[in-house]
Amino acid sequence: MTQRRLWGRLTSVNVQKAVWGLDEAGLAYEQIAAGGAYGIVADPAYRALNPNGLVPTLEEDGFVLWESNAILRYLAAINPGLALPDDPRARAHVEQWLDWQATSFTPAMRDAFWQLYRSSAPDRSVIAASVAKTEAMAAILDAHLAERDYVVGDRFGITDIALGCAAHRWLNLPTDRVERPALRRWYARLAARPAAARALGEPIA
Ligand SMILES: N[C@@H](CCC(=O)N[C@@H](CS)C(=O)NCC(=O)O)C(=O)O
Repeated sequence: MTQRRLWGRLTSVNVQKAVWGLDEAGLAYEQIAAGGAYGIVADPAYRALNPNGLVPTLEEDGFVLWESNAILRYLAAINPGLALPDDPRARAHVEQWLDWQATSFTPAMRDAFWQLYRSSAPDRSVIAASVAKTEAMAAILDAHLAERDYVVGDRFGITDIALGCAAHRWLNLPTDRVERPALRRWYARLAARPAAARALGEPIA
Protein backbone atom coordinates (compact mmCIF):
# COMPACT_ATOMS: atom_id res chain seq x y z
CA MET A 1 0.00 0.00 0.00
CA THR A 2 1.21 3.51 -0.82
CA GLN A 3 2.66 5.38 2.16
CA ARG A 4 1.44 8.92 1.68
CA ARG A 5 2.40 11.91 3.81
CA LEU A 6 1.45 15.54 3.57
CA TRP A 7 3.73 17.97 5.35
CA GLY A 8 2.16 21.26 6.39
CA ARG A 9 0.05 23.06 8.96
CA LEU A 10 -3.66 23.31 8.20
CA THR A 11 -3.73 27.08 8.70
CA SER A 12 -1.66 27.51 5.53
CA VAL A 13 -3.79 28.37 2.51
CA ASN A 14 -1.50 26.28 0.31
CA VAL A 15 -1.72 23.28 2.62
CA GLN A 16 -5.51 23.64 2.63
CA LYS A 17 -5.48 23.18 -1.15
CA ALA A 18 -3.51 19.92 -0.88
CA VAL A 19 -5.65 18.62 1.99
CA TRP A 20 -8.85 19.35 0.09
CA GLY A 21 -7.48 17.69 -3.05
CA LEU A 22 -6.48 14.57 -1.13
CA ASP A 23 -9.85 14.44 0.62
CA GLU A 24 -11.74 14.86 -2.68
CA ALA A 25 -9.65 12.06 -4.16
CA GLY A 26 -10.47 9.87 -1.14
CA LEU A 27 -6.78 9.06 -0.60
CA ALA A 28 -5.45 8.00 2.80
CA TYR A 29 -2.57 10.11 4.10
CA GLU A 30 -0.75 11.07 7.24
CA GLN A 31 -0.66 14.82 7.80
CA ILE A 32 2.36 16.19 9.62
CA ALA A 33 1.93 19.72 10.98
CA ALA A 34 4.95 21.71 9.77
CA GLY A 35 5.70 25.35 9.15
CA GLY A 36 4.85 28.38 11.26
CA ALA A 37 4.91 27.61 14.99
CA TYR A 38 5.43 23.89 14.22
CA GLY A 39 8.87 24.52 12.76
CA ILE A 40 10.37 21.50 10.94
CA VAL A 41 10.71 23.41 7.64
CA ALA A 42 14.26 24.56 8.45
CA ASP A 43 15.43 21.06 9.39
CA PRO A 44 17.95 19.58 6.96
CA ALA A 45 15.78 16.48 6.57
CA TYR A 46 12.81 18.60 5.49
CA ARG A 47 14.99 20.79 3.24
CA ALA A 48 16.11 17.61 1.51
CA LEU A 49 12.46 17.07 0.58
CA ASN A 50 11.61 20.69 -0.14
CA PRO A 51 14.60 23.04 -0.57
CA ASN A 52 12.27 26.05 -0.35
CA GLY A 53 11.53 25.35 3.30
CA LEU A 54 7.84 25.94 2.59
CA VAL A 55 4.68 23.89 2.95
CA PRO A 56 2.97 21.84 1.58
CA THR A 57 5.12 18.90 0.52
CA LEU A 58 3.58 15.62 -0.60
CA GLU A 59 5.52 12.39 -0.17
CA GLU A 60 4.36 9.09 -1.67
CA ASP A 61 6.75 6.23 -1.12
CA GLY A 62 9.92 7.77 -2.68
CA PHE A 63 8.08 10.36 -4.76
CA VAL A 64 8.26 13.96 -3.49
CA LEU A 65 6.24 16.90 -4.80
CA TRP A 66 6.00 20.53 -3.70
CA GLU A 67 4.05 23.56 -5.02
CA SER A 68 0.40 23.32 -4.06
CA ASN A 69 -0.97 23.72 -7.59
CA ALA A 70 1.41 21.05 -8.89
CA ILE A 71 0.08 18.79 -6.13
CA LEU A 72 -3.49 19.52 -7.30
CA ARG A 73 -2.56 18.73 -10.91
CA TYR A 74 -0.95 15.47 -9.81
CA LEU A 75 -4.03 14.49 -7.78
CA ALA A 76 -6.16 15.23 -10.85
CA ALA A 77 -3.88 13.04 -12.96
CA ILE A 78 -4.26 10.03 -10.65
CA ASN A 79 -7.92 10.46 -9.74
CA PRO A 80 -10.71 10.23 -12.32
CA GLY A 81 -13.05 12.25 -10.10
CA LEU A 82 -10.76 15.28 -10.37
CA ALA A 83 -9.63 14.62 -13.94
CA LEU A 84 -8.68 17.61 -16.06
CA PRO A 85 -10.77 18.13 -19.20
CA ASP A 86 -9.43 16.42 -22.35
CA ASP A 87 -10.43 19.29 -24.57
CA PRO A 88 -7.30 21.50 -25.01
CA ARG A 89 -9.25 24.73 -24.67
CA ALA A 90 -11.06 23.63 -21.50
CA ARG A 91 -7.75 22.41 -20.10
CA ALA A 92 -6.14 25.74 -20.95
CA HIS A 93 -8.85 27.43 -18.90
CA VAL A 94 -7.96 25.19 -15.94
CA GLU A 95 -4.33 26.32 -16.28
CA GLN A 96 -5.35 29.94 -16.71
CA TRP A 97 -7.35 30.03 -13.46
CA LEU A 98 -4.71 28.09 -11.51
CA ASP A 99 -2.07 30.60 -12.63
CA TRP A 100 -4.41 33.50 -11.87
CA GLN A 101 -4.95 32.20 -8.35
CA ALA A 102 -1.22 31.84 -7.73
CA THR A 103 -0.02 35.04 -9.43
CA SER A 104 -2.90 37.50 -9.08
CA PHE A 105 -5.67 36.72 -6.58
CA THR A 106 -3.62 35.39 -3.64
CA PRO A 107 -0.72 37.88 -4.03
CA ALA A 108 -3.22 40.78 -4.03
CA MET A 109 -4.38 39.94 -0.50
CA ARG A 110 -0.94 39.00 0.86
CA ASP A 111 -0.04 42.43 2.32
CA ALA A 112 -3.42 42.78 4.06
CA PHE A 113 -3.09 39.29 5.51
CA TRP A 114 0.43 39.92 6.79
CA GLN A 115 -0.41 43.30 8.29
CA LEU A 116 -3.54 41.95 10.01
CA TYR A 117 -2.07 38.70 11.32
CA ARG A 118 1.68 39.02 11.49
CA SER A 119 2.46 42.65 12.26
CA SER A 120 2.55 44.13 15.77
CA ALA A 121 1.76 47.57 14.29
CA PRO A 122 -0.52 47.07 11.25
CA ASP A 123 -0.17 49.80 8.64
CA ARG A 124 -3.69 50.87 7.59
CA SER A 125 -2.57 52.31 4.26
CA VAL A 126 -0.84 49.06 3.27
CA ILE A 127 -3.97 47.12 4.24
CA ALA A 128 -6.22 49.49 2.26
CA ALA A 129 -4.04 49.20 -0.87
CA SER A 130 -4.02 45.40 -0.67
CA VAL A 131 -7.78 45.23 -0.06
CA ALA A 132 -8.39 47.52 -3.07
CA LYS A 133 -6.25 45.24 -5.28
CA THR A 134 -8.08 42.16 -4.01
CA GLU A 135 -11.49 43.77 -4.62
CA ALA A 136 -10.52 44.11 -8.29
CA MET A 137 -9.67 40.38 -8.38
CA ALA A 138 -12.84 39.42 -6.50
CA ALA A 139 -14.88 41.43 -9.02
CA ILE A 140 -13.33 39.41 -11.88
CA LEU A 141 -14.11 36.10 -10.19
CA ASP A 142 -17.63 37.21 -9.23
CA ALA A 143 -18.43 38.25 -12.81
CA HIS A 144 -17.10 34.92 -14.10
CA LEU A 145 -19.16 32.94 -11.58
CA ALA A 146 -22.35 34.86 -12.33
CA GLU A 147 -22.68 32.69 -15.44
CA ARG A 148 -21.74 29.26 -14.03
CA ASP A 149 -21.69 26.99 -10.97
CA TYR A 150 -17.98 26.07 -11.15
CA VAL A 151 -14.90 27.88 -12.38
CA VAL A 152 -14.31 25.72 -15.48
CA GLY A 153 -16.93 23.66 -17.30
CA ASP A 154 -20.01 22.34 -15.61
CA ARG A 155 -18.42 20.32 -12.84
CA PHE A 156 -16.28 20.73 -9.76
CA GLY A 157 -12.52 20.56 -10.30
CA ILE A 158 -9.11 21.59 -9.04
CA THR A 159 -9.59 25.23 -10.05
CA ASP A 160 -12.46 25.33 -7.55
CA ILE A 161 -10.13 23.94 -4.89
CA ALA A 162 -7.34 26.44 -5.56
CA LEU A 163 -9.64 29.44 -5.87
CA GLY A 164 -11.96 28.18 -3.11
CA CYS A 165 -9.07 28.21 -0.63
CA ALA A 166 -8.06 31.70 -1.76
CA ALA A 167 -11.69 32.84 -1.40
CA HIS A 168 -11.83 31.25 2.07
CA ARG A 169 -8.96 33.53 3.09
CA TRP A 170 -10.47 36.61 1.43
CA LEU A 171 -13.99 36.10 2.85
CA ASN A 172 -12.63 35.56 6.36
CA LEU A 173 -10.14 38.41 6.39
CA PRO A 174 -11.23 40.83 9.16
CA THR A 175 -11.84 43.75 6.82
CA ASP A 176 -14.73 45.40 4.96
CA ARG A 177 -15.54 43.85 1.59
CA VAL A 178 -17.87 44.58 -1.30
CA GLU A 179 -20.59 41.91 -1.31
CA ARG A 180 -20.15 39.61 -4.35
CA PRO A 181 -23.29 37.46 -4.65
CA ALA A 182 -22.05 34.98 -7.27
CA LEU A 183 -18.75 34.44 -5.47
CA ARG A 184 -20.65 33.89 -2.19
CA ARG A 185 -23.03 31.37 -3.79
CA TRP A 186 -20.11 29.46 -5.34
CA TYR A 187 -18.17 29.48 -2.06
CA ALA A 188 -21.27 28.14 -0.19
CA ARG A 189 -21.61 25.41 -2.87
CA LEU A 190 -17.99 24.40 -2.33
CA ALA A 191 -18.19 24.58 1.47
CA ALA A 192 -21.14 22.15 1.42
CA ARG A 193 -18.91 19.42 -0.06
CA PRO A 194 -17.99 16.84 2.61
CA ALA A 195 -14.39 16.75 1.32
CA ALA A 196 -14.05 20.50 1.91
CA ALA A 197 -14.72 20.19 5.63
CA ARG A 198 -11.10 19.97 6.80
CA ALA A 199 -9.69 22.60 4.45
CA LEU A 200 -12.43 25.21 4.78
CA GLY A 201 -13.15 24.44 8.44
CA GLU A 202 -9.84 25.95 9.50
CA PRO A 203 -9.17 29.48 10.70
CA ILE A 204 -7.19 31.45 8.12
CA ALA A 205 -4.11 31.99 10.29
N1 LIG B 1 4.10 28.51 -4.14
C1 LIG B 1 4.09 27.71 -2.95
C2 LIG B 1 4.03 28.64 -1.76
C3 LIG B 1 4.15 27.88 -0.45
C4 LIG B 1 4.11 28.83 0.73
O1 LIG B 1 4.37 30.05 0.59
N2 LIG B 1 3.78 28.28 1.91
C5 LIG B 1 3.76 29.08 3.11
C6 LIG B 1 2.47 28.83 3.88
S1 LIG B 1 1.03 29.34 2.96
C7 LIG B 1 4.90 28.66 4.00
O2 LIG B 1 5.41 27.56 3.91
N3 LIG B 1 5.32 29.56 4.91
C8 LIG B 1 6.35 29.27 5.87
C9 LIG B 1 5.84 28.51 7.05
O3 LIG B 1 4.65 28.18 7.15
O4 LIG B 1 6.68 28.24 7.92
C10 LIG B 1 2.89 26.74 -2.99
O5 LIG B 1 1.89 27.08 -3.64
O6 LIG B 1 2.96 25.63 -2.41
